[in-house]
Amino acid sequence: MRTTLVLAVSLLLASTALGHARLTASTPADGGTLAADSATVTLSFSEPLQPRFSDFSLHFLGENADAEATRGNRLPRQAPDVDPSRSRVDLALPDASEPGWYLLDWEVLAEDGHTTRGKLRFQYQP
Ligand SMILES: [Cu+2]
Repeated sequence: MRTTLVLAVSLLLASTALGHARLTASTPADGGTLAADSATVTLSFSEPLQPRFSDFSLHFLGENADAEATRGNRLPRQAPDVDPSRSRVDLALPDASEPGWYLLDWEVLAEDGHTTRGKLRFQYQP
């Protein structure tokens, strides 16, 4: 009985782990600095996304790297540029973005219907 339950749980874990869109790389890295000649953040995921149901919210934190994302510091939504593979997303900072810390809140839906989310903090020094 117990063996069956353990087996069922591990099968469930295995199937949910498969197909999740995990963040595999980002430019800049978390805590990093965006290159002066680029105002674009790139996120790479382990699986293709469903862009229509994925959300990327950018917040300006100013000089406070540890500030939280609030409605007050949220920037106008920019449509992300999605790679044909749908596993890479380029997000441009709005024109004339100020130097300082930014927080990108992301939430993506993978093709298997699972949502993953995370935060990326980075500094912009044009
Ligand atoms: Cu999944």
